[in-house]
Amino acid sequence: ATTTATVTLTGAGGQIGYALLFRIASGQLLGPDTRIRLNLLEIPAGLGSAEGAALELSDAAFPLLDAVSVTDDAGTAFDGANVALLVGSRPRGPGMERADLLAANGAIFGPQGAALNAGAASDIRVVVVGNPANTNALIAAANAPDIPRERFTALTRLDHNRAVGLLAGKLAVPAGEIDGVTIWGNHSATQYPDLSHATASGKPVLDLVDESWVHEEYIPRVANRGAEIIEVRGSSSVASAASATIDHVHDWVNGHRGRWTSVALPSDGSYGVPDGLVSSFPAESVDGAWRIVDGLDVDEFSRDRIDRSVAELATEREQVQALGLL
Ligand code: NAX
Repeated sequence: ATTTATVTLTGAGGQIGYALLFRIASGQLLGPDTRIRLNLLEIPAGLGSAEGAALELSDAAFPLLDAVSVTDDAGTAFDGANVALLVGSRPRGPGMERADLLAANGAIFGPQGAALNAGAASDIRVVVVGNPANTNALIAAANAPDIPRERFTALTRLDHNRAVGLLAGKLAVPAGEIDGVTIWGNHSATQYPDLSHATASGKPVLDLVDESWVHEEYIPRVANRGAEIIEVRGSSSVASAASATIDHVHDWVNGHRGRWTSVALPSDGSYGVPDGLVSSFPAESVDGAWRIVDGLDVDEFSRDRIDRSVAELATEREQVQALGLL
């Protein structure tokens, strides 16, 4: 092991946090040559759970894990952070209006963005998992003016992996044979899982499946997979969300085998997505930075679906602007 990285995890006492910690500490986040210092951030009510997880990390005796600290102070947690996994957020409660939800999360992601701005390492990479993830990332970035905005991303890798997994199942091929799938837009039911450029073992997927299956079964199933998991399992996605978070950061730092994946990142205006909106795009990791895959043909159906999801993101941005959170 040659380098050491500080990884800050918020919501470390929650379910996804518990599933993430052991994979981070085992080396799956940053690879076998990077030693890890973990900073766990929780609200007071979650500190006991995070402290318990820290005891279990000690009991796992991971060779790469140098230190674990637990705190409810964002300034302490983000000090020197190279990677920040923002998982803790305020979920929507019964009867909660969308404006209340956005305001509650603004009160979390605004100060966390400011704390990152004040103390994170110069190579900081941020991924927001806590919902509404895209707009929470927008708020954090807006409160971190000294950090390049492209270091703020939101997780749509779970949606991407769901799209790959369901397609592989339909075609009865290993998931590794699938390439060229894209999730566009918001991490919400408006997202657009796009198979126009997808291949299975090098063959165009649209030659292998019916368009009616894609439009009527596949797209809605991917977009509503979170609800399906809740219905079947009785609880939201946890280990798959943690696995996607590991994939996202691992690929960002280490690159990923010449394939593209899906990442929500601040738009540079590509594909007609308004500048600055944190929207999901097809992206490749090149030299440690995400690069949007450009030059793809966008047909009429895709254009309409992308525009609808991006319109939802634009509305969320207007709402947080009206609340004074940007
Ligand atoms: P849990 O409720 O189990 O855990 C959340 C934890 O965050 C709690 O321990 C809570 O105390 C903590 N927390 C709340 N506010 C905090 C703050 N200001 N600072 C630090 N910690 C704070 O939820 P879990 O199942 O772990 O899910 C976490 C988040 O991921 C939720 O917002 C959920 O909606 C979101 N998801 C996002 C997904 C994605 O693909 N982007 C998929 C999975 C998941 O639904």
